[in-house]
This record gives sequence, structure tokens and C-alpha cells, in this order.
Amino acid sequence: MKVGIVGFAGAGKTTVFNALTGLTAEVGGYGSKERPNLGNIKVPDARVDTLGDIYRTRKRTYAEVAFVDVAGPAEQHSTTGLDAKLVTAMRDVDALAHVVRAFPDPLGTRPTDPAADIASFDAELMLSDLIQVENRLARLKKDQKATPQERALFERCHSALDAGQPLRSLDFDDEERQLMAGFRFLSLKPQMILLNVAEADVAAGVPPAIQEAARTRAIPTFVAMCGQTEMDIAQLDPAEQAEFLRDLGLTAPARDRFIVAAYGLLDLISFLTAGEDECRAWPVRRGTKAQRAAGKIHSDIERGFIRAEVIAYEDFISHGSEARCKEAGKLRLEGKDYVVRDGDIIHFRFNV
Ligand SMILES: Nc1nc2c(ncn2[C@@H]2O[C@H](COP(=O)(O)OP(=O)(O)OP(=O)(O)O)[C@@H](O)[C@H]2O)c(=O)[nH]1
Ligand SMILES: [Mg+2]
Repeated sequence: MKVGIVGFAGAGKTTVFNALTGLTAEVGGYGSKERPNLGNIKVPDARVDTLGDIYRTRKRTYAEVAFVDVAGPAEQHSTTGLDAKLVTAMRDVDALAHVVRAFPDPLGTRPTDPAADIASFDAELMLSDLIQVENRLARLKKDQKATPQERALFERCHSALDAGQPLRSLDFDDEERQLMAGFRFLSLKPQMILLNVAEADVAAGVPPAIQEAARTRAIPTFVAMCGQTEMDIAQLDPAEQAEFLRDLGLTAPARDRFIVAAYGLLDLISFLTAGEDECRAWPVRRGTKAQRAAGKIHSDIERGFIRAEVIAYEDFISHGSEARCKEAGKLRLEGKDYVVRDGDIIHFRFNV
């Protein structure tokens, strides 16, 4: 999963990036930084650890979240639209984590208005999409092969964007999504709000008025964190981290809360593979069928899919081994249309 850490200059994106990744990228550039910051985190998964212990393997592979943090535009409404480099970086991600400043401006020059920032950053995304939709419509008018459905789809996108509605607030069927896929519209991407609050406000979470501002823009996922403090905490060893978090009234670091929110936002689950050579978690979208899930491991396994041998993680733990699960009838043979569940330990049979 690739997540773009986006938002206005000085909202604390790089601070949040450091807090989430434990890296130490330079903060305080106020939009001047040329190159994006890149970082990866592993998604902690106790099931992978337990399976690794049972199979006595040190090779444990966790799901990963890749972050890209790009300098943002100034808070004031731009007249020129978003920087092309920023747009390119945002198109390339699976989800946008919009860092919104709720702490007083260190420069002392800008008002603190998170709800307004949520709306105006979205306006920038929508403007970028609107230009693309208009270009597409112009081309579709001339194109003899264009279908009425395709024209209607882009007309519908146009009216929504024109009325200030992000594309993520509309319903599209699979065929429509296919027609739009190549555009990678920014206001269609799953978005979450990372409200960057002052340390004193972190235990209170996201205020209802801001939740409401996000929801009205079809952004149902939000996390409050104090970027500055979490960045400092991320540099400590784990025992010290827990103590500092407790003092703040928190049970988990922002990284963990972020991961839970991001998995929810993208509707991800993990299936597992286990053996002496490696124990591993594989994130897939909920509803993914077995054959498609196999393709996460290797395209050959998807192509030559025969069947999936599935044991639920809980069954594996209560019976202790694959052999005993088999005896107890807990190893299921599933076909290509089986819908994979969170925690399924799967062995794919394939033939190429
Ligand atoms: N008080 C306070 N200051 C913060 C917090 N997060 C960031 N800052 C400060 O705000 C300033 C901007 O932070 P950055 O992380 O550089 O902001 P950015 O969003 O990456 O900005 P650009 O990359 O320039 O777009 C820095 O001086 C940070 O120290 C916070 O949670 N609380
Ligand atoms: Mg930055």
C-alpha cells in the first residue's frame, strides 16, 4: 500500500512522516523542498510472529506501507492550481493521508482553521480533476467510437466537480471505474484526515465539528495526532515510548492508529502463508477471490491456479499443526471463487 502524505505547506507533513516512519527528514521547509521524502513501515502482525515461532523460521515478512511526503502548496487559495510534480506524486498513491494543521501557526501569520483547510485542499484536488474531465469530454465529442455511456459518465463527473462534489462521493459501477482508471483522479482516491493537533489536545481526538467537515466531503476516516510529540517519541526505544504515550493518555503510537485507520479506509485484510522457509502476511482488499489473491504472490500461481488449501488462523493455533488440522477436518479445499478471509493460512496448488 502506498500512501501520499499531503496537505498545505507547514501543516506538519514531514513531521508526521517522521513520526510514522521513525526517520529524521528535515522539517520546516515551508514548501521549499524539491525532492519528496520516501519511507516504508512494516505492519506489525502478531500472527506472523506466532507462525514464525511454530515453524521455527526467522524469515517473517510483514505487510508494508510505503509513504511519500511531498512539500505542499501555501494555505491560501492558489490561482495557478497544484504544482505538476505534486499532482504526479499524488496520482501514484493508493490513498491520501491529508495532514491538517490544528496547532497554532509557529510563524504566527496564519489562522488555524482545520475545517476550512479540509475543504480548500479538496478544492485543489477537484480543480485538477475538473481540468482532466474537461479535456476528456472535448476529446469524446470528436471521437466517433466513444459510447454514450462513456460520455454520460464524464458528464456526470463534470457536473459533480463543477458543483464542488469530490468524485469519491459518487457511486460508480465496475465498468465505469474501468473507464476512469487511467485518469487516477485525485478526488476519487480514498482520503483520510490526519489532524495534527497541539500536544494538550491529542487525548480529546478529532473534534465533532471537524469530523462533520470531513464526512460532508465523503471522508469518513480521521486520526488525531500531535506530529511533533510523536516524532520525538518515535526516536525512543519501545519501553520508553510506551511510558511517554501513557503520559499523553494514549495506548498506541500514531503509527499503529494510522495503520488501523488506513486498513479500514482501503478495506484491507491479510491472508497468511506459513512454512519453514517463510511466514508472511499478504494484504488484499476484502472480497478478493482466491485466484486473484494467489496473484499477489506470483502471476504464475494465479495463471496456473488449481485450488487453495485453507486453514483459519484460529484453527491452526488451537490444533497446533497443519497435520492435526487435516485430521480434524479443518483444512479446506477451496476453488478460484472462494472469498479470502482475514487470517486465512493458504497454500496454493498451481500448475504452469
Ligand atoms: N507545535 C507544533 N508544531 C508542529 C507540529 N507539527 C509540525 N510542527 C511545526 O510546523 C512546522 C512545519 O512542519 P513540517 O513538518 O515541515 O511541515 P510540512 O507540512 O512538511 O511543510 P512543507 O513540506 O513545507 O509543505 C515546523 O516548524 C514543525 O516543527 C505539531 O504537532 N505541533
Ligand atoms: Mg515537508
